[in-house]
Amino acid sequence: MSYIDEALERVKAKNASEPEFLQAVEEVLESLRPVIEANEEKYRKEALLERLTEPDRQFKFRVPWVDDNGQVQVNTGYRVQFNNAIGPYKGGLRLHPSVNTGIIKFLGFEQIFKNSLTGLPIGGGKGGADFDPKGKSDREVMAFCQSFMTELCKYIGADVDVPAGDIGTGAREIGYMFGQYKKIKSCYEGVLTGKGLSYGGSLARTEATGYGLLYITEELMKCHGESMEGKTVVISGAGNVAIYATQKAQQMGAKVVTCSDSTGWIYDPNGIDVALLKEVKEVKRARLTEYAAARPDAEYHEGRGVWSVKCDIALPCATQNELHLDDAKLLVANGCKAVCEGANMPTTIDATKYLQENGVWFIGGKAANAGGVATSALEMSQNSERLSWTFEEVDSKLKQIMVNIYHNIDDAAKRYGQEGNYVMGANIAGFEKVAEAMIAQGVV
Ligand code: NDP
Ligand code: 2IT
Repeated sequence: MSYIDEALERVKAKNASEPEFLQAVEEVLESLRPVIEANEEKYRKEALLERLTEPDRQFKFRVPWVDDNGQVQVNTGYRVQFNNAIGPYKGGLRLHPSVNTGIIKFLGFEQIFKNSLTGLPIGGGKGGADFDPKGKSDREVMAFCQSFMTELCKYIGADVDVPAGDIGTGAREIGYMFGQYKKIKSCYEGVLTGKGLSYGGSLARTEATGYGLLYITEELMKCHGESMEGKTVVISGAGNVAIYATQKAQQMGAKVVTCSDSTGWIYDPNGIDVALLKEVKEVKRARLTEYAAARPDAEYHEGRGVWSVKCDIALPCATQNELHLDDAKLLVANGCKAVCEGANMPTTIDATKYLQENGVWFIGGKAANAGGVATSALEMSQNSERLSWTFEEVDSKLKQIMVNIYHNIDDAAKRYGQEGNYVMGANIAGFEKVAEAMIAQGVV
């Protein structure tokens, strides 16, 4: 049996109850086949794939906090430190009721390759809790964040592990967590990214994931003789990534006609009103029905459905496994040219294959949404030198990083005779650097 198949079987047997983690591992290992086969004996002897798929360590802990009625609530917190071969562990904290070990492991595993692709010195990690910030008062969110950090602070540090935002964790939550870290450790250091601008945050970090997604999409279009100008774009989600992807797409002259949240979706034929969307989601933390109420021509639909809208470009920006095979078929039938993932693993494996086989240019999240973590690494640099760069400086570095990622993944795919397979290109380019660093550092 080939080394890849052996390793895959072992991972499946060991992690049978973690479907998202298995999905992420399978996608990566399958696409690494040509690289592993070329170094079969060396990698087998090194147990490289076993080491890569087993986290360095993982923490799971109780998070007790008191709600506004005086009732004690208990959540489960997680931090998975997956791989620090090329830099300190780096990755977001997800606060969502669906969080469990398998979800955090899939995100942490993908983060290894994504962070490597940025070209910056950051390893892979992820964390979070099954806490739902929706409907909670600011005081309740603060109580949760403080309790969460009371435990998490034992395992992180500016040169050890640097968490950031993800679903449910935005500027408010990062602020409360940073305050608690500082209080307990008596140490003012860049231990989190995505901080507020008044206490060490970086300009353009808020916008970075969405903007970066559009910079790589624009480069993809340009390299195929196309531009963003006049294109119709469908976007899912209505959070941090979706909002700033919509804004940048519009600045590039495209028309974004959809957004969605966990209960429904909007079709706005005149183009999404970003200021209104920000007001509804960032300020009021309300449902999309409020958006529709303020825009007479916009339609609100319950459930899922953005992929049924005719478009040139589709950008999934909500959550994992939100674009299924049936959706891929609709996109192809409607003439969609490109799909680039703003979210982590939003497209199922069969949907990805269908899109690729039907000529859709597909860039997976490890490359397409790397702008967020790349700008987090730029925030770490600014914190280390105790300086703040201008918006323009950070934004131009972000753009250059995204353009470089596009060309690196394109070149890696071509090197293995798979031109246009950006999924394979991203996995190979991300893997090569990490594998070299792991082998150089010995069996640790
Ligand atoms: P937010 O919490 O800001 O927004 C998430 C959006 O997705 C919301 O509109 C939310 O709807 C929707 N959503 C969340 N879970 C589900 C679900 N189970 N079903 C349907 N809709 C859902 O998160 P972000 O925008 O930061 O993150 C979005 C995606 O991008 C995630 O996959 C994240 O891992 C990824 N990502 C984020 C980065 C960042 O810098 N923030 C960087 C790279 C990737 P509702 O409002 O109803 O909750
Ligand atoms: O998935 C991701 O890359 C993030 N949520 C951002 C991580 C970070 O450390 O900025």
